[in-house]
Amino acid sequence: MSNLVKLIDLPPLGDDRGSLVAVEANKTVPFDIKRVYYIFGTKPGVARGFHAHKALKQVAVCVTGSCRMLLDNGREKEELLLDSPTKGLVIEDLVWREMHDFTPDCVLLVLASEHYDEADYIRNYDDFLKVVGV
Ligand code: T46
Repeated sequence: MSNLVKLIDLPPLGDDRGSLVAVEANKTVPFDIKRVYYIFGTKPGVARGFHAHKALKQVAVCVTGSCRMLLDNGREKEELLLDSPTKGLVIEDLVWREMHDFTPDCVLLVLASEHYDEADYIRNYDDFLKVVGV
């Protein structure tokens, strides 16, 4: 696995009623969680993302369904299928991300290290390559 793909195990705390996953800031997830959002109801054939963040770090968990995540640091690219509620993908700052192939039932939960700030987004790929020095 490359340096780009960092997965965190989110062990299910199950019993005979079903499963529960607990996520704690600075323990399970390597930062303070300042924001939580989730993406659902993505229309068939629609891809999302297509940006990087200057400082934001995130962990993404596909709590149901699946989507394909592409990560790109300007030098290498990695793709992986996010399809498990017990795996969290760490998305570091200065990583271009694209999300493709959402299943109709996909709910992508994202834990973020910062509040929402449009100024933190790099939405142009050529600008991104300049920022990372490629
Ligand atoms: C990311 C990937 C994985 C807000 O107002 N507050 C928020 O916290 C977020 C995340 C978005 N928005 C607004 C901005 C847009 O008007 O919601 C709308 C959709 O956001 P965006 O087009 O950025 O969504 P995605 O799916 O392309 O990207 C999102 C996150 O923005 C981004 O940080 O890493 O998911």
